[in-house]
Amino acid sequence: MKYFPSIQHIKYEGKDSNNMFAFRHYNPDEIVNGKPMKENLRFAVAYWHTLVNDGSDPFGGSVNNRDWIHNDPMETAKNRVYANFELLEKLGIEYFCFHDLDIAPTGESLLEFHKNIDEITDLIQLEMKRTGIKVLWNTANMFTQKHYINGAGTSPNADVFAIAAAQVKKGLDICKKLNAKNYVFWGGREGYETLLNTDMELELNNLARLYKMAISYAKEIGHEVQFLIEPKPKEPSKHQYDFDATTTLAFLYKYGLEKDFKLNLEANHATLAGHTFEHELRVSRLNGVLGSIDANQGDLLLGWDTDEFPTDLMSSILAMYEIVENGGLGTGGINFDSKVRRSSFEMEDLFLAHIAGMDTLARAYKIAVKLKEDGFFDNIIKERYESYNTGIGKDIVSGNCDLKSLSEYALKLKNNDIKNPSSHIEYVKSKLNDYL
Ligand code: XLS
Ligand code: CA
Ligand code: CA
Repeated sequence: MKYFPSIQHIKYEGKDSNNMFAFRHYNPDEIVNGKPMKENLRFAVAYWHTLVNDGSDPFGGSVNNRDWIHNDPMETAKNRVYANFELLEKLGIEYFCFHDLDIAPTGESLLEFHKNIDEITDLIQLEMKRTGIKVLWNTANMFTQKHYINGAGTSPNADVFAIAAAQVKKGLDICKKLNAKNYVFWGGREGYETLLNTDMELELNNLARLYKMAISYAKEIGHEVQFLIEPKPKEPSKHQYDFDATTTLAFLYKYGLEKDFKLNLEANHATLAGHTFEHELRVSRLNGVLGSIDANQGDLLLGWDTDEFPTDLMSSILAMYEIVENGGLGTGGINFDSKVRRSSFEMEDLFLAHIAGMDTLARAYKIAVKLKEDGFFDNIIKERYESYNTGIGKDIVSGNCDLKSLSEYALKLKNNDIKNPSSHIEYVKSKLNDYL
């Protein structure tokens, strides 16, 4: 069965097209920065939002029209596989990402869940062969089921830790079976509700133990994979241990895991942490851990994770600029961890939303490359930090100074000698707007 019979393969028609089902900015074969756009961007569909989400929110039930829902959960799971591949093929998206719980029903026990996963991943494998579509990353959902009320790797209950370990083991088996190059950990409940009853030290030690077990299991089964941690400060936990890129880096260094992990950064999680997305990407890039991104956007007037499709051009440009500076994302890509709004409940909205996100990011990427070529930021920065290229500044950065020699130098200065030029930042922002 076809789930989107009226929709054809989405084509690039240029910016003046009025066809809703066409790309206006994303031309997959256009060469930019030495590579086709589809390779620069490596888009992925998030299974949970696109195939599973029913549009419900805390104030209202399911609203999405989805033809793949069947009375038998295994039938629904199979239908979703076909719908997924049809959608990706028609959008020309080459990757998708999923949690174990997205693809198969959990059944009555972990054993039954694993059997269901085996059956569904067989089907996924066939569809992957047929279409050439790949898995960007998979992950274990260790936050939805009842036993994870207090976390998974950080649960105070050792049985729960064991179940989490079993889920990660299976996750890595699937990762190998489907030849995914990345495996993600997102710890929605790896955090706490109150410190009154929390042994933070044991919880963090245990989380590191779980990660180390994952690294050694991947080696044991001979699957070369890039592990990724996805930071998020809160929601559902009040405080999540992987709060933001900086906090996660401190954790990785403390436990000697910095060589084995990179980060998967999400725009909306940056917002929740009180950062811009480009801040999280910059911190990661400078520390060599910018691995992959979850593209979406939040709403600054709402305090939660709204996971909207990215349509804000300026923030997308600043994000893409970091990716350009990073020389791409290696084995990672751009996963649309985005969901259609509750009012966009038709099946075709899944196409329109992805097209909007792809067009926005393609446009942003091309502008980011132009900014780099023009030396827009490079020139500003070069000028701003000029004082470190000669004289005392050069001595500071080459390590030739100490407090004594600097004090000697400073004591000779008069207040009037210190020249801080204006940043003219309003002009800079206005010039940046010219790129839109
Ligand atoms: C939730 C997270 C989650 C991860 C994968 O807020 O974004 O969906 O990306 O577990
Ligand atoms: Ca995410
Ligand atoms: Ca999210």
